[in-house]
Amino acid sequence: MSRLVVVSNRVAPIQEGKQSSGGLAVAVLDALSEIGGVWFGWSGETYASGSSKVKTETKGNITYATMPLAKRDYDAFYKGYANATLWPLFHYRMELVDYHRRYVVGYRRVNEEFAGRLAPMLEADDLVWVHDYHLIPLGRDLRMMGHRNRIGFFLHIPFPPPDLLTTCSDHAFLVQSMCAYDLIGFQTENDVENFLSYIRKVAGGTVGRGGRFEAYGEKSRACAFPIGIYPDRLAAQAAASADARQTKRLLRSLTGKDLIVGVDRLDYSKGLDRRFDAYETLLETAPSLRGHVTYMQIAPPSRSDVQSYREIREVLEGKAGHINGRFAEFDWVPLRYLNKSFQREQLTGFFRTARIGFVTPLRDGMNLVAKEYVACQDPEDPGVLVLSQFAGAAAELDGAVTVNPYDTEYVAEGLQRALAMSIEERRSRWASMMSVLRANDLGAWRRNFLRALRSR
Ligand code: GDG
Repeated sequence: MSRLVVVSNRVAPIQEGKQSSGGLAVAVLDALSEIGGVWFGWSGETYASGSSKVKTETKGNITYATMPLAKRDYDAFYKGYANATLWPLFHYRMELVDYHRRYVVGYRRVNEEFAGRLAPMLEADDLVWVHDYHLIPLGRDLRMMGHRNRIGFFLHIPFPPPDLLTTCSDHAFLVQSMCAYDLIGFQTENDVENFLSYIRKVAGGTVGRGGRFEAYGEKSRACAFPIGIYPDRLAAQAAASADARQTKRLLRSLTGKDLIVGVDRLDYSKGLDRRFDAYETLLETAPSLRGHVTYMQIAPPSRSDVQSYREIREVLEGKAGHINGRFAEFDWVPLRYLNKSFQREQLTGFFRTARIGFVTPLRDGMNLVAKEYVACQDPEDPGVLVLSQFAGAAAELDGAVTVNPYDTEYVAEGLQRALAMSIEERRSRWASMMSVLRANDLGAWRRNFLRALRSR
């Protein structure tokens, strides 16, 4: 069988005997250890001057190949084009897009450099799988260097409709680059439709059956592969965590109050500001809940060197202070806002303790937290997932209480419904979601993608 070569912006650190936390890392490691191959990407380090070298390290049948980025590339490619231009653009947030020519120049330069460094490691029959918005042009760069391998691309974040995408001057370059891949994977059918709509309306291409299309002189295929989790592994971890010291401490601190939990990277796409507003509306409109419910929001800081991330952090600190200032009592703090990360085992125990999983992104590729919350529930006494209709996960999780995160009163009503839900309804909603999670777990995601790439 041919080797698998995975390319992603970050390569998960090699931790002996430890499972990496993120979904991508787990899936990639599973696939690589089954098939054998190379994982190539940025080392997470930067250098101020001079040149860089690819560092390789082989463990078992996996070779990890990483390279540092020049400081100016980190600024233009990572902080700039990837996280200040493409991230807001692809999350439908035009007003937050920060666009500079030097960013796109840096983005192209880094992708070419990655392709150039990867090229000598490639064997003719390697299957190449490129991940996410940082590396859109990489496949095309490899093609230009003469590589004829099967190359697939998976976009972890949403793909916007053409009217939004075309607000970025580089839209044709981005889509043309995507067309150089043999297979383009998206999280949802909605993303596939947005992409194919661009192919038809803007690129003047033709679209056939099963996502096959022709555009810019290329033939390719666009399909949805919703990313999953391993629900039973997580359920076992959550059951074990129920007795852990930290879970018990949390439970004791609640003194019988219902817990609402949110866990999100501190990112404006996650809708935390409106989520705080919705919680305030709940306390305002349902005074009987005051003193009987506690909302704990875990929000580890991310991308703190990008301006829009610093701004959302300030906004949230203000809102958290306001809510607690307005409603707290001497024996009750309505909102616990935690700006730090926790161990995965602790999170699973927190999820299991919470009566409500509160997941209301304004736009999200998938949202694994929604799936993890469901998997961590006690089947006999499961909590309720309150989920934004704009998370990719909403297309699968039919047992969630679905809400529109832009409508704070509607979200507050969703919380009330979830808090009042009968045990029978909670069990039946949970069972239906759990069977979806089992049927399309993380293993199925990568197998389906790689099968489609091989058979194209
Ligand atoms: C991107 C897309 C898509 C969070 N806080 C802690 C922690 N986490 C873990 C969660 C979850 C992961 O990080 C976050 O995944 P999400 O899917 O929720 O969101 P993004 O980071 O934005 O991921 C997203 C995903 O890629 C996969 O394709 O679903 O739409 O935006 O696993 O549990 N983990 C630990 N401590 C924390 O404090 N250990």
